[in-house]
Amino acid sequence: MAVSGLGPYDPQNIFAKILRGEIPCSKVFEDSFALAFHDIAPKAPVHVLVIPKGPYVSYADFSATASDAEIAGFTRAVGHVATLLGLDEAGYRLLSNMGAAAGQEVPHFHVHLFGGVALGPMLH
Ligand code: DGP
Repeated sequence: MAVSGLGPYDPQNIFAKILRGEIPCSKVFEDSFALAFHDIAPKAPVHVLVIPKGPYVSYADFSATASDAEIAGFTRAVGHVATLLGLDEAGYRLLSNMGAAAGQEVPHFHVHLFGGVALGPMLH
């Protein structure tokens, strides 16, 4: 699915390489649906990226074309990562940049999880 100028899924994008183990990451969690790892340039004391294992370009692509099992598995993984990081009580922010208008840089769908600080009204 081509959306917002991102084009079709590029298997050479950086997160695809991380999923294949071709480049390292600081892993927080992995299951059959998702991989979570620390952002290389954190914008908060906790800044983790959660990505689905399937080849989805963006939120629009994932939400429209992933199976119900993938969507459920990924969504639960995001919540599990927040719990693992001890953020449930203090709270956290989820964000996904979708396409050119949002400045999405990596064309593999990902959710940013921010926490560990009192977050302002906007971030990222
Ligand atoms: P976005 O603008 O939503 O596409 O954010 C992409 C994020 O990915 C950005 O916060 C920096 C992060 N990032 C880019 N390259 C790497 C990498 O090689 N490793 C890790 N851990 N994070 C990366």
